[in-house]
Amino acid sequence: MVSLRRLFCSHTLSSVSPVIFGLGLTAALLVFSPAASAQQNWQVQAGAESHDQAMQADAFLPNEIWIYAGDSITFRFSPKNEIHTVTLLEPGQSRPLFAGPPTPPPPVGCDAVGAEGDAQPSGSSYDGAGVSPNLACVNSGPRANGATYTVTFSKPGNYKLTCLVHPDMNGVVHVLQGTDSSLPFYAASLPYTQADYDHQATDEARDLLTDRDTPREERNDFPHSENVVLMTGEVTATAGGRQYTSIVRFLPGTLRIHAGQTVEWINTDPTEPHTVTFGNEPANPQTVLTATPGPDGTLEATINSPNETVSSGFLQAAPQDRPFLPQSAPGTTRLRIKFPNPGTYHYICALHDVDGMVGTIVVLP
Ligand SMILES: [Cu+2]
Repeated sequence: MVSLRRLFCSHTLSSVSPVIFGLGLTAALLVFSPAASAQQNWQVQAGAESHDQAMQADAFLPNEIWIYAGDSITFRFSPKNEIHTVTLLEPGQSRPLFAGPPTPPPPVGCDAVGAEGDAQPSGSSYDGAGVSPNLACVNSGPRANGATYTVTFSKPGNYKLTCLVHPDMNGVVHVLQGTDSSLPFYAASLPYTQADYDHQATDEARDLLTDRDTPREERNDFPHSENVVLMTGEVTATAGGRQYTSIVRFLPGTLRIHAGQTVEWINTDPTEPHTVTFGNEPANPQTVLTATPGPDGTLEATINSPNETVSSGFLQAAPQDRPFLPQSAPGTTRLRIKFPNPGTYHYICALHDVDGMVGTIVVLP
């Protein structure tokens, strides 16, 4: 709760323009007068996190918003290190693969025709018209640490919003028009105010970040006799799309075993990938190094000394089934490593070490 309050206090403070303070009350009244509301700027958060960065809310907060054509939305990327993108694809455009930080190539959000490229500057306009090559797609590229990105919605329509880094982080922007009741998308007024959205954002973030599935409870789902390290998270959803909590920690962070024993890493997170990486970090975090799949698909390896390299690639659940899409294979979500020799073995998640996701196996004689 403390961390949440801090989070939203800082959000509230930073979302109040210093210009208003600088120009005083007169300017503030002008800003909120009806005449000035013709083209409104709305505020949406992209991601939220606990103070220690362990709990990540991978979500647009809120993830459904109604605005008028000509309005803009400023997305604020709250998490310190966890990156997100604000991406509005062309209608019908296939979702591109995200290569994953910190590896090039960068995420390709819009089709690479002419100057359309990967990312557009803040302030770009989205009209959803699909007229290539001019900004039928808008992509912020990865951002974090309080950065902002503004999109102006020039044309009425109902548009899907997504984060290219996190497939289960998405939303909807309804762009209406209030000028001509004989034309489509007419609405005399908008259903919610910025204060309503702030309330929704706070509540959705609280639901995600203070999830009752504590690490201890999750660990109780597995037999105590096993040397298990868990990674976990949960997907929730609204009508606007999916949102999820990811706990970016190894549970437990330090595990003590005896020489000759085997540790099993299990990623129970329904969407977020993690790696278990000992020794040299591969250039591409998806690369599997010196581990091979066992009979049930679980990766298996042996580490004889603390300077040896093993990397799991992405331990990740497979995308779940949807009509008319090809059936996917089950994901690789487990890794077993045998430690024949005593020593202290440090490892990282190549994706989330920046958030503090690191671990240690102490192998006693
Ligand atoms: Cu991770």
